[in-house]
Amino acid sequence: MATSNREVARLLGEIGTLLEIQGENPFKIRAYTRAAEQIDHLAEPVSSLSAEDLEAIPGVGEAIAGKIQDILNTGTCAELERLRAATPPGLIPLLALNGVGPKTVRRLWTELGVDGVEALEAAARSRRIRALKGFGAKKEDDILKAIAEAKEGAGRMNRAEAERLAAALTAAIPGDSWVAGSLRRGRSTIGDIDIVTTAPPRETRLALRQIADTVIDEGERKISVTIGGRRADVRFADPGSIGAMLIYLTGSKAFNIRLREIAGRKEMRLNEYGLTDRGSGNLLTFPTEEGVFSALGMNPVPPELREDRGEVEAALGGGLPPLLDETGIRGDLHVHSEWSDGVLSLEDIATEGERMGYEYILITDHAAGIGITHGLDAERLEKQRQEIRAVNRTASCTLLAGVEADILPDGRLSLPDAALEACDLVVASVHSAFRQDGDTMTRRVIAALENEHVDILGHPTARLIGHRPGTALDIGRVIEAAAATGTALEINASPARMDLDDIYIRQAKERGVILAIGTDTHRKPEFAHMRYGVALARRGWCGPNDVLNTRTADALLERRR
Ligand code: DGT
Ligand code: CA
Ligand code: CA
Ligand code: ZN
Repeated sequence: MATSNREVARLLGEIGTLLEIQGENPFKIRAYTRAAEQIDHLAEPVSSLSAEDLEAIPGVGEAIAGKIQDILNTGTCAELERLRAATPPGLIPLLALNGVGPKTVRRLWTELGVDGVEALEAAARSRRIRALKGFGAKKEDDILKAIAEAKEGAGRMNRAEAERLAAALTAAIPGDSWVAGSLRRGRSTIGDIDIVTTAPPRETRLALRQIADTVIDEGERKISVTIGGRRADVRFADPGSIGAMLIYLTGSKAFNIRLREIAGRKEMRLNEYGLTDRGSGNLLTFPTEEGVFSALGMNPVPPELREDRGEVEAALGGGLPPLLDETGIRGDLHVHSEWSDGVLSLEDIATEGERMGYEYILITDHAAGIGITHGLDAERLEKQRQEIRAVNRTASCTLLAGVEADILPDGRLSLPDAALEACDLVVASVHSAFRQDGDTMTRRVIAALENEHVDILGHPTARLIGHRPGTALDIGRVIEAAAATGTALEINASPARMDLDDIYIRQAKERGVILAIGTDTHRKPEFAHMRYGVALARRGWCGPNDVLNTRTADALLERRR
């Protein structure tokens, strides 16, 4: 299989990063990071380019072109291997810490001998970092905070991985089972998988031992295993009392604690088996969650809201908000075709849209990018628009002719205004220079929001779950700017992104900002990620009116005008 553009870009970027940690020539470093950005945005496979085409890419000279050839042929190159051998491997994970870049890593390494996260934490705790010239106590605190954040996020799965493992488990269990825990609540990342089953315990333990990597713990009431390197807890329950068990294991912990308080006020005790009357000692059991909620005098709380963020009071007062659901979604607002880095033709996309029952799909291929030779420029966008109109003559799902423009490091966009204006809708996103300081990044993004042709800010924090923290963007200021300019903020539903996340969605919604759910689909199965975006919107307390996806195509075009 040919090496993908993304993989080539990743390795070139790694060379740039390692050069920087090694303190080599800034021009050479810049050449590699620039070449990586360009390759990442190429509209065609880099493996299909001739040596001449390669060298015509800005930033790619003869030397880098040779290394790209080596990477395509062997998966690596001599320069990369030399740099990897010269750099302690523990330094690379430091780059994933918020606010820590290659320059900082170099100084920590050369001046303090830091060679990994543990050494860094020890250096910070013994106050050696603040002693470095230009670092100070604040930087030291920030580093400790970033380490704590990283530890908390470490080892968490994205939703796609968690769903895949949960499906393998429920398929193996010889009876009915239900997913609980954070996976059921729709969180963007999942620590471990929780399942409740009414299948017979003995057979279930046998079946799970067959498919598990290891058994962590097993007993009368539960079995905990690892599968695919991840933990899963399976709890046994009787059909007659599964209501309380599902509530308990769905959580969140904070929500459970609140429910116990409410039970206490009614002279009852709530646990995973049911409600016990304190006076008589009688245990009331419930075959459904609704039964438990009703006995507590509450409206049933949708799993996505169970975080103790005001939903308990609302459910007691009968005032839960109306929530968006998948049936209200009329279309997907972020899809890539083979015109940029996707694999689907426009016709394929229209067919998939029909299958999903959509009225429309917004085509958002990458725009030309940073002076790149092979991207979608104004001319190719116009050609694509003509093909879109042709597909629309026969398809029942309308393709809207959009674009995903880059927000360049200085806040300008990668397409001229006239080309943006010609689009049906414009998504603008950050795809480079992710490590800008907070103020620079915030101004950069706000500059894009202030462009009257930009309708949606794509994946606002640009995080990649488990790989790259969000940018240092000040979300509060961005939300204010989105409100002032009427720009929508994206809920990117790709399990690798989940960006914006729930708390920010809620802040935006409360400020009157509209959200736009997009799957960022590049391949057919990814259309189904819409459900992750809907779950995130629900976790942000969004109703049908808070997202663009519930509007008709005409309403979207009208809004743009
Ligand atoms: P995760 O796995 O970190 O993504 O998050 P959860 O919410 O799935 O947490 P997990 O797997 O530790 O526990 C599953 C549920 O069990 C949790 O949502 C609520 C319940 N639970 C766990 N520990 C406690 C506890 O100490 N007290 C109460 N009331 N409930 C708990
Ligand atoms: Ca869990
Ligand atoms: Ca668990
Ligand atoms: Zn993007």
